[in-house]
Amino acid sequence: METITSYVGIGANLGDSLQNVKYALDKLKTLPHTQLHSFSSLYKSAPVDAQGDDYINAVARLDTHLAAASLLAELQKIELIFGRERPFINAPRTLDLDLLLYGQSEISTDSLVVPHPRMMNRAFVLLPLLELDPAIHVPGAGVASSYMSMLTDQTIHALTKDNW
Ligand code: PH2
Ligand code: MG
Ligand code: MG
Repeated sequence: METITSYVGIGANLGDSLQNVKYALDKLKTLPHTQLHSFSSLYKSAPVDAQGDDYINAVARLDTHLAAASLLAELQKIELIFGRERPFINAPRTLDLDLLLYGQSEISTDSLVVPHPRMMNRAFVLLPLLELDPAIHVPGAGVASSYMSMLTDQTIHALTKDNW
């Protein structure tokens, strides 16, 4: 199968969030038929439409030969390694791995919607994504950079390497 450029949103706000996000990046390196091409800075922000501690977020670019459903299944396996539980919607989580983009595909099944339906409204997704590809185009939405100006009310800080 051809190589698909896909982007994964990483988030954590339960337990040692920073450590969880860093360890998740290590786990993404081990995915079958997939290369971790690059990853963004780590960012800290208050929960959006959710409760709990501040989040640590990042975005990773994966170059994969996996089908979208298989990639999702692999991401969910990693979430489970971190003891991810889903007691209620948007509950604090040890690790959240969201398949944001899968090439230029638009996917809508019971278990997977790509592009991620809320990604254009969330600075904690768009900022790290634009760091990896400032010109990125999101199917059905357009040029991602044009959405940032609408998200100025969402405060978000990039962590410097000394804070890692
Ligand atoms: N994830 C959510 C809900 N709210 N807020 C921030 N700052 N970061 C997240 O990753 C996040 C959120 C649901 O997945
Ligand atoms: Mg999420
Ligand atoms: Mg999720």
